[in-house]
Amino acid sequence: NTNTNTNTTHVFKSKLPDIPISNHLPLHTYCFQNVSDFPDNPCLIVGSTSKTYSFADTHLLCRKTAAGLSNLGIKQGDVIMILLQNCAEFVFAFMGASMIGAVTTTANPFYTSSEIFKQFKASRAKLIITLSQYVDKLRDTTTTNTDEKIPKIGQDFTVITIDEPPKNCLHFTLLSEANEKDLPEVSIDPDDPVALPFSSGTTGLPKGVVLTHKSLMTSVAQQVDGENPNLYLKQQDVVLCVLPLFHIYSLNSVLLCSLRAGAGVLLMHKFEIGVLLELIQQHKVSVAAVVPPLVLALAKNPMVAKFDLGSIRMVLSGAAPLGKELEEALRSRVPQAILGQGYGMTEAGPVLSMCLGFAKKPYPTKSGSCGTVVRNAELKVIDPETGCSLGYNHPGEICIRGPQIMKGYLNDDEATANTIDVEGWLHTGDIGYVDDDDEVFIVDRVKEIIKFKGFQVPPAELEALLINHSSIADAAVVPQKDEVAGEVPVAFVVRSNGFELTEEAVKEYIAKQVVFYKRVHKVYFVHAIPKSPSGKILRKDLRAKLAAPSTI
Ligand code: 4UV
Repeated sequence: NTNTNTNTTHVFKSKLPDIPISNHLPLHTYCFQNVSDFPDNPCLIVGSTSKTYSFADTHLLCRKTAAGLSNLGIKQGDVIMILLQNCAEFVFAFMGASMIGAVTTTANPFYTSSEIFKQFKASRAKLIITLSQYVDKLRDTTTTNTDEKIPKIGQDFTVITIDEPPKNCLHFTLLSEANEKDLPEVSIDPDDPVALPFSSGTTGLPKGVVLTHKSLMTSVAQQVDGENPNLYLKQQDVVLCVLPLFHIYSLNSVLLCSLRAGAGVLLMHKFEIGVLLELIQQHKVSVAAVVPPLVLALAKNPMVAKFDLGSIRMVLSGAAPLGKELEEALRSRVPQAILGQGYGMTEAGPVLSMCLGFAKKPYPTKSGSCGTVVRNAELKVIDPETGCSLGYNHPGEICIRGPQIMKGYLNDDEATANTIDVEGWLHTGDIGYVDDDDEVFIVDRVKEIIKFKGFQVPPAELEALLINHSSIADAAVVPQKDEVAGEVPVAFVVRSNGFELTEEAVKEYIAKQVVFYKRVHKVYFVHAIPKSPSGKILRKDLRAKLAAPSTI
């Protein structure tokens, strides 16, 4: 292999020159830095009501919310949990927390009680902001271990609802109507955490990903700053925010990037194709951030033909692989738009690469590519066996280095050390290559994670639940290809001796304990789970079995 040289590292860089990034600024200061240039422009547009908050309104409401959080006793370094679909209050709470040096952990409101409490406890959150309909899950104690002291609303933690508050909960206006003059002076270090999303990374259970002011600020700058921004957002743009803000993709590349660039954000609290098309037409959405299943809907749903999508100038797909055929099918629906991908990973801050077709002075790009490494960062591809750096066109594990990557996993030095090496390279667990035009192509994954419509499904989490079942001796969960979801989790299960256990019973047992996208789609009963001498599940073997069903 002529391109492999153990002594030199082949570092891939952006085609765009590095730019000065003032990454000592707190995230909120940076995002709102240009607000005085466009105070009256629409910043947040609530899809369901068309209520619009200007940049000045938004900035003020974030400061008020910050003051309100502080009045409730939230201090610098404290963690709050946002358990909400997309809405304006999400933005006020996230940016408000940042302003007092607090940290936000975001979670899916569809999580079950036990999923919420796991994250709540691991993050040591002091307060939860949610909707009244989810509060019962915060009281539900049936799924938590009875030996443990169950935290009580109003005593052990505060619950704030953005609608009518149930018993012992407070209303969001307590925050958003606080006096912004009560906002305390805080001095924020660039290495202080600001966001704590959860991700299972390359292996194991979900872990808190410590993203600092420096990481997120740098990531946004890598996308939208400079003479020739990689992701060129204009003040006149209306950016579609239908992907959940509790996931880092939407939070970073939609919300934070739009705030910085002065573009309007159209908030949709859930995906519904008819409503989506209506809103695109009504608000003249110009930039759409999507995931492959949404591309599928836009490309294939017959309703699309009835709407005018002529305002769309850019479609960014990310979080899961986008097939070439699908990309071409979408092209026929929005022929005027530039289509391209971003490649992100929560731990990477999150964006590793972005389509250069989105740049102010765009470059030609190829279908199927995940873009080019962002500026002010280094990417390398290594042989997964030897760790040797590989050159152009050689697939290997993608690694990324730069000020945008996470500080580490929360309270987990071992997992951190297994992901970020001593030279500062973050190992993604993705297999890909860089072609002669510096475009990144992802071809496989060596990590465990399953991606259902771009959502993470950690096999280890499902395996732990399965093994907890009294009639299950051993289990392994792997991805199976699925046309709509990309991948779905399927389980290999070894029954305990003498127990009758049906596929339905296993599916139901899991479904009760997890959010919908982690449900097991198929159960294969086997006599043993293939393992390496060290006890690691041989996932490759199981994936191979799925590819050749007669072998199961
Ligand atoms: O940790 P995570 O759930 O993170 C994401 C983040 C996606 C983003 C973020 C910002 C963007 O601007 C953007 O365009 C996309 O998904 O999952 C990380 C893993 O998802 C797979 C890959 O295995 C990552 O390690 N993945 C993410 N993007 C792509 C992808 C892609 N474009 N193509 C293939 N796989």
